[in-house]
Amino acid sequence: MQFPEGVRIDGITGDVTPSTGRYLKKLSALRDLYEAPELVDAYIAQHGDVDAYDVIEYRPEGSDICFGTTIMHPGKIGREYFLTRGHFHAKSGRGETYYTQSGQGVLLLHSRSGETRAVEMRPGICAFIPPDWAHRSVNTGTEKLVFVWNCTIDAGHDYAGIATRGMRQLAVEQNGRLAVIGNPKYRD
Ligand code: M6P
Ligand code: ZN
Repeated sequence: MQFPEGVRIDGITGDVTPSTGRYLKKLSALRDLYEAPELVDAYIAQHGDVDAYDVIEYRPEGSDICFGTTIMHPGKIGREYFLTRGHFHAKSGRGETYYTQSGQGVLLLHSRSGETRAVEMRPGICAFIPPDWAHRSVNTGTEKLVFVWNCTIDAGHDYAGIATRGMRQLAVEQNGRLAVIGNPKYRD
């Protein structure tokens, strides 16, 4: 039998108490997602293989839903920023929400039929990610970007398409400010 529970989420650190699992992504694991992977090598040569983001989960046994936090460290690789891998959900018809707690960023999305959108990530904004839209979050600020995600357990992750084709959009710094542009390397 499942029992209700209040889970404490710290909006600054992203800590989830209690949690059921967590993982950490190092920058090196994201190397080939960047338009200039050699700049990741240069970053790592200078700063070491730093933490890019942590994901902490609350996934109760037998539940249909789960939630947790993602804590993204700040950093820049050339004109791009620290980012997540990006994925479609493995199961069609499964959406998600991202509720930003601290920091600032942008959520890049594209649909299976090729429409693109970008949603600002800042405290007070809860992004709605419809089913069948690929999503990648990007930390465009100088502080940690912390957000609470919420989805169904059976949604799953499909990384293959984004890993091989890329996202349709890039978040880049242009003339000192954020610009969301078409990805010149996107493989249709
Ligand atoms: C959010 C959720 C997680 C996801 C994480 C990192 O926290 O959508 O399910 O794992 O972002 O994104 P990705 O898996 O694309 O690296
Ligand atoms: Zn997702």
